[in-house]
Amino acid sequence: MADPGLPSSQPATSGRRVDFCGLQLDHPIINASGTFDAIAARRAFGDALLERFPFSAFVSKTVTLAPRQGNPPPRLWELGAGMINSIGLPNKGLAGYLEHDLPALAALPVPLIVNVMGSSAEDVATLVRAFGERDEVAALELNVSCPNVKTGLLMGADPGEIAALLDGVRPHTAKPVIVKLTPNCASPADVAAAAEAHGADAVSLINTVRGMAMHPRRPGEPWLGGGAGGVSGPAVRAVALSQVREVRARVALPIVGMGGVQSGRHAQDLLDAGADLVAVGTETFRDPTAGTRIAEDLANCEDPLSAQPHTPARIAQRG
Ligand code: RRO
Repeated sequence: MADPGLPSSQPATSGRRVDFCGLQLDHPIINASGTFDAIAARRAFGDALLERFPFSAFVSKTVTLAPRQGNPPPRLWELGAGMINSIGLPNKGLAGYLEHDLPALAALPVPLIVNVMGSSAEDVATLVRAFGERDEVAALELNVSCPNVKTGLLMGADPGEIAALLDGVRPHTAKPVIVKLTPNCASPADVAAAAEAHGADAVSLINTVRGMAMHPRRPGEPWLGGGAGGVSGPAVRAVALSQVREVRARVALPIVGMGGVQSGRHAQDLLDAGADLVAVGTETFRDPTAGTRIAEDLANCEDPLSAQPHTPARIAQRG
């Protein structure tokens, strides 16, 4: 019997199929890396998850060469319009991922995009080579934008570093390579242009915006164990829209847009700003089926006048 936590019908998303870097996707809604644990969800929902998977492709949590414990707790702080995380990339490392996670994720009914991060171009090249030769992996996402590990962010903030990274990585795989950009730099569009010039197949943005919360009872001390963290959720939606638009003006590459998406309308806005796919992240913490809901909602957004009115201008337009 279907789990009541999952919607009982197939997503009504016909007509929104997308070709993304050669991957044929049922609709434009995927997950943001690290925000949906498909292995835990499979344990919770059983095969119902596979029958009605909420995303048209699955992006893994970031994998590094060696295992990592992640940052000390607390790792989350709730905001009025989202949250701040300082998770710090806990993961089993390449060998552990290949042995334990890859077989489970390969059973998902959608293409698998593996997100990787290294503290040097050589580390990233090793990860890309290892995943590039696995049939279970459809594409790679390079995380050069984690706000919670110094080396990751430094790489992604500088066009020259991105150029050098891609020069080292590109020869190691023919699979699509997506570069995940940081909003925490002078010009994400300059970084995107460098990625395009040096062989990236797509870019994704935005990763979280650097932020912090003070400890409520210890004046002067940060709440998060890692000190600062990354802000996500509705608080960053306007930042995502403006950065996607700026990047679209500079590059012809496919773009995965993300940041605070909670509805089909929000997804359509990112598509209108220049994205080809939309990733949902923080919203899936409140609602694990958000991907399906947003994809269905989006299918009803095709005619802007039939979409939910959300601005005075739209309301006026509808008469
Ligand atoms: O694990 C994290 O702390 C983390 C990562 Br890898 C990332 O890319 N973005 C984020 O907000 N947190």
